[in-house]
Amino acid sequence: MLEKISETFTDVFRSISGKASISEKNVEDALERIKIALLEADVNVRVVRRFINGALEEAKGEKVLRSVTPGQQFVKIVYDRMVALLGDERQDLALKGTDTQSVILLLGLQGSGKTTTAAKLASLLKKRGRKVLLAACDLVRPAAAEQLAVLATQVGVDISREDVRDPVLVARNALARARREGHDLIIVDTAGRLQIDEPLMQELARIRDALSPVESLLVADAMTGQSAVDIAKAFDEKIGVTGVILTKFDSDTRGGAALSLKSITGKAIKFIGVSERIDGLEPFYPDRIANRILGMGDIVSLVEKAQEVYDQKEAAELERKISQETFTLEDYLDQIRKVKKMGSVKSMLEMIPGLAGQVDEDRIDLQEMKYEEAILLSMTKKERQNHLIVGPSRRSRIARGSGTSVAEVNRLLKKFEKSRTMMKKMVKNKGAMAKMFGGKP
Ligand SMILES: Nc1nc2c(ncn2[C@@H]2O[C@H](COP(=O)(O)OP(=O)(O)OP(=O)(O)O)[C@@H](O)[C@H]2O)c(=O)[nH]1
Ligand SMILES: [Mg+2]
Repeated sequence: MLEKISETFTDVFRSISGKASISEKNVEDALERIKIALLEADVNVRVVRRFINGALEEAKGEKVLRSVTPGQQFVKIVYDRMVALLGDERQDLALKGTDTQSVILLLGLQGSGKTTTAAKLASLLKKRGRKVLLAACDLVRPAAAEQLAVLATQVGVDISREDVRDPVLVARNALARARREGHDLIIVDTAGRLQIDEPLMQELARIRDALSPVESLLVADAMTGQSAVDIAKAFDEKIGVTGVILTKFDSDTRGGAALSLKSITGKAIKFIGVSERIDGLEPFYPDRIANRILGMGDIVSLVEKAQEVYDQKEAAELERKISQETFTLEDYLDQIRKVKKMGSVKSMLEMIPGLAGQVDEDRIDLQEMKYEEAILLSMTKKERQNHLIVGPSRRSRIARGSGTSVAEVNRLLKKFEKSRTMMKKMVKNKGAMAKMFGGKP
């Protein structure tokens, strides 16, 4: 998602930051290209106009054009405005303490991802130490409660479901149960409709009144484009929306909805759904998404994600090895095992600068990693520590031992050398970016 805009930004920035001095005309041309890219990405027209006019005014000022680094000043202006557009600060959930019950109500049209998101949120908040109860208040679709129940088991949280007709009753009973059994968080899955309609709104209003949620989150499908904005407005008027979760952010839609939502509705995007998996929910950080859109990659997210698996010391050690080219197959094996633990390889790789949109999903399947792991395990430690000694006869022994072919062993070795180069670039890049933004990210 957002790859197209990202391409334009990268291109514009490259051409403008290469110039020793820039003119008003350069600024105008650059912003004209950005304007077209934003409009093509389906960003709301009013939002685009405000963005471009603001940037134009600021960038044409003396301070920018006469500065020593006009190109970088310009990039900074656009970056800051993009962060502001996306909502400035990260807005987290406003939950109460664990000594009482907080209720999160999920709202949204049919198929927007409410049920999936309920489970993802449960998983994420369980990790933050919450005792979660899921409430199955979608009684419209016959299989809805069952879907939620399956997910609840997967996450390992409790679920309240009842064979009744009134979702408000389920909601009330869930709250009573939570008080009894000590759940401090109730996540309520509700029914969706194809269109926003009155009965749906009334039902939601009654559930809201019964539970007084601390968060009423609109679950909106990023693929719906501009209408996501209208949907947000409608739900806000009737129910009162406290934030948005934008699902299917991993799809290859143009992304304009994400860029317009905050600015038009005033509702912060709190999370984004990035895969169908239970762990496919990420906090929404305006500055990181801005980095990603502007083609700078999302180094911070990447580092943070990796930190769940690595500890600091390990990471520093890895960085040293990569930059000094002492990274061996032994380390590679270690990486494969960690990536497997981290889950989605694609979502991780997409965050690396310059790789957004270039990751060929088919080429990084977990199946291949399994083969690679087998090949690596068929090598001796000495071979893993120095891949240069792995000549033809060793290769055929390794292929036999791992149940693969010599061609596959060759491919792995080639790939290893290539990724060594890539990772080295990545580590270097990080420093360059930090400099560009005065230590940020
Ligand atoms: N790729 C991707 N798929 C998602 C994401 N979130 C949800 N989905 C998929 O979208 C489809 C609909 O999700 P549900 O959670 O059933 O949607 P819902 O809003 O509960 O639907 P109804 O209950 O019918 O109103 C499912 O196939 C999900 O796997 C996401 O972030 N990324
Ligand atoms: Mg559902």
